[in-house]
Amino acid sequence: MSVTVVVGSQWGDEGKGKIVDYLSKDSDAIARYQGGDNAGHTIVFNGHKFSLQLLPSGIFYSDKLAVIGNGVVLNPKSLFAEINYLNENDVPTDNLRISSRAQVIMPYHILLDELSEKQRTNKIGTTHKGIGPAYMDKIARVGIRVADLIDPETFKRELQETLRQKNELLTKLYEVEPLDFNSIYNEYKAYRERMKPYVTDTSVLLNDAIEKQQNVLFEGAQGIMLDIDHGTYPYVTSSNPVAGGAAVGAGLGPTKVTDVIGVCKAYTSRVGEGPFPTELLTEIGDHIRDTAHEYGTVTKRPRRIGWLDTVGLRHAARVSGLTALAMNCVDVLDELDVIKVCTGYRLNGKIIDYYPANLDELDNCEPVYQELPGWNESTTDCTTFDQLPANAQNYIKTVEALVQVPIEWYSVGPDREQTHRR
Ligand code: 2SA
Ligand code: MG
Repeated sequence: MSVTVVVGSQWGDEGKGKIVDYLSKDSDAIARYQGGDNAGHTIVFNGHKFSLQLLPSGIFYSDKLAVIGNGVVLNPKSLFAEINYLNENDVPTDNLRISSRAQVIMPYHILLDELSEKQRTNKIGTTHKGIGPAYMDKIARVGIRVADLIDPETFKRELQETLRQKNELLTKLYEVEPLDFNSIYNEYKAYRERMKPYVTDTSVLLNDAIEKQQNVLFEGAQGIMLDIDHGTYPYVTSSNPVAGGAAVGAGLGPTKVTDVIGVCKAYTSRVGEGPFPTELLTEIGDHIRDTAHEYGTVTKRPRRIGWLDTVGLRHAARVSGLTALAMNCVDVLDELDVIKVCTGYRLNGKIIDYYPANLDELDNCEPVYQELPGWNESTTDCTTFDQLPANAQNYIKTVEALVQVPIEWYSVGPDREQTHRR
């Protein structure tokens, strides 16, 4: 029996999907616990490449539960677009379960995401999916939950009340046209009927599965450095990707979690604004971006690239209690002569080993690097750790020694067959 949380241990896009895919085969339930359709994962199923933003990857296994937990902000339009897309491609979705406590993303959240970004001086570079505004409403206790949406009277009452406030904001502060109650109401009324069969208390389902000694897998979205509490605030997302988020966002006790796997790449990438101490604004950065096709799957933005940062990984290990690491994209470094790993930061002449909360301090941090020899040969066909070139093995061993967490998985290419357990 295992209850495993897979988390991104950098700024998202670490390739969590590969590890989730690998572990899904042995899981009975796969659940998402935070974020919404700002996530993105690509899964190959029956020879077809599927791109999902909201649904858990467990959806492809009809005999396993695929759960959207209470901690998720759910955009019904995206939900049904994904369900239609899967059904049209012969993937049934009857195994989907949606928490009655999940928050619903409304059209005003998406509009406000865009408008508030425009107005800020310190732009976050959000995905414009309405994620932040939806979580704001949740915390302000004016959010509409799935349970509220599927009850006609409650939905009408809550929408009337909330829309009145939002229209005030839209017209007075942002000076744009108000939104029309009837058009939102009618659009969401259609979602209501379609959503009902999937809705349940998913916390009960997941705890029952654990009780029955089944394997449960939690699929984190984004990454620890984008966590609202533990990331590079304010350049973060509005949820808790850290492992503890799974307990809150799926409704189980933290004592139930048995394993936490942190996924990283052999280097670092980041989309959107915010601090990035090991960022590479050089040809090596361009080489990595081109080799690895580092462009966002949601927004297509080119990703910023940098060396692997073990200060960040130790931070991730600490705040999420990582029991193992999975290192993706080892092959992306195949052609480099020298590879650098950040081992610490120099701040005002002192070496520090923590991630400063103060962004000015973080800006002044100068990464301290350990230089390692590259391996200059292809790793893509290596199927065991022993087959990796000695310098690639050395790189992996050096990182795990620096982070003090075993690297149990590594990948040498995008295909399912290129992810290996050590
Ligand atoms: P938002 O829209 O409010 O969540 O944006 C806030 C910041 O968070 C960043 N962000 C992301 N960065 C990387 N990956 C993300 N999602 C997918 C993932 C990406 C994908 O989980 O792997 O595969 O396309 C993600 N979501 C949000 C965003 O750039 C802002 O900096
Ligand atoms: Mg991704």
